[in-house]
Amino acid sequence: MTNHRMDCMKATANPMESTPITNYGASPEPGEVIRYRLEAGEVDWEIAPGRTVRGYGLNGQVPGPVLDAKQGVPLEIEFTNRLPEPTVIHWHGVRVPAAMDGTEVVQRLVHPGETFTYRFIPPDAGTFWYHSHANETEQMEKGLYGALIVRAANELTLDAEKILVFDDLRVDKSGQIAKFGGLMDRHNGREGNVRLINGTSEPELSIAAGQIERWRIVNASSARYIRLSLGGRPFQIIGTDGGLIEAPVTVEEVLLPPADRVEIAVGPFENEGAVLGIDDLPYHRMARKKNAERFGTIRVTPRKVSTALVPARLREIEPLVTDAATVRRTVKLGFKMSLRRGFDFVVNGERHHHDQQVKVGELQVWDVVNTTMMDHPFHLHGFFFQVLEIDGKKPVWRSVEDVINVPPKSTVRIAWVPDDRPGMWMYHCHIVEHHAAGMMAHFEVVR
Ligand SMILES: [Cu+2]
Repeated sequence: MTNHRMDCMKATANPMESTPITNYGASPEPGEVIRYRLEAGEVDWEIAPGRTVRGYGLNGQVPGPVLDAKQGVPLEIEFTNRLPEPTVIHWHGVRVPAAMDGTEVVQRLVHPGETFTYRFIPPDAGTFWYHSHANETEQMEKGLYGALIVRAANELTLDAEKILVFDDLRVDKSGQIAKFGGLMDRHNGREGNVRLINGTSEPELSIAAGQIERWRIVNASSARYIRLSLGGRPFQIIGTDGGLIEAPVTVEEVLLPPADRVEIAVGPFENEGAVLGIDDLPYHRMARKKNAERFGTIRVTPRKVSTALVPARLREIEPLVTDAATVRRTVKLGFKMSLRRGFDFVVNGERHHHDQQVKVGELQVWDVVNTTMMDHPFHLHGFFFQVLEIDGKKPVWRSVEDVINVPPKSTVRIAWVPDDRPGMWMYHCHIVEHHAAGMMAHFEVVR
């Protein structure tokens, strides 16, 4: 994949206005700053040869450019809005200062013609993404998202790297993006009939026989759960939302709820010329049961020498909780009938809930309880958590996450520690229609 770095140069760092972030992973060269310019605007988005929809792009493309950043090096993104409506950009998964989180709570919306510069120092290496956090059910469907890679100084490199941003788009009979489907879409979330990788319908990717590649994967769909399979072949999970996991795990499929990321080591494949499916296997998400659907294919090209080595040990993650955890908070994801709106999605019985404060440095153990009959991907802004239990069972591997699926009638126990970034934050369901319908909460981090 190509990186479209618009404007990257070294310059004298401006003093960061915001609270400094601790735990830099790498020491930047003095004064180094990575700069990008992003401009949102309407685009003719070619989803397949000769098939174009009117969408929203960044720098004229969907997804927006891949932003390539370095752990611990200041990143500056000058964002200009040329859309016909206000927007704001959220840096999904990055531990930014509260003022840089890109929500209406922490900044004024960026109106048409206006520019806002985001400045932060990405403290963690990993695969992140950025997307609109205003009128999301429309703006994200139209394509206002892109990937953000943060590289460590000693980044794991395999034979090659790809970034794959998955999305689905509902196209109507006229060939354009379909109008929002009212109460049904509000209830189920909008799923599409066109499956895209990096903005293209069912593309063919290639990998040389004998080689092992590092694939960084983002699910940018509004509501689709992707049960990813690569032609049934085994691959290794090496990372999740917050970077590498402790040791590679070999699987034949992985479930990616909306907004989730996974990093995998793909290959080696032996049969030159073979074509494998990049498929989304059937997944039963409440009423909607879908069949296996194709996102793309992989063609195995002529053999090349491999120098890739996936280490047996990738990282050490210190557990936040070692013995019995005292649960500090219960977050109930719920559904409620409403006379005015038909129904709402709620947190602790309330739309757009205002939750209690949390204190910097104080261990948070939360039970996220799904009281409904459908899956909800829980997303915490600005902080990573560790998953302690899903319905009383420990996860197979330890990882740091900002999105976790909460299955129907289930409880996910998470642990996290707010580091010193006070301000207003939020958590919400990342089915964007549910977020809009109220399944979200604000809370403050205080010193
Ligand atoms: Cu939901």
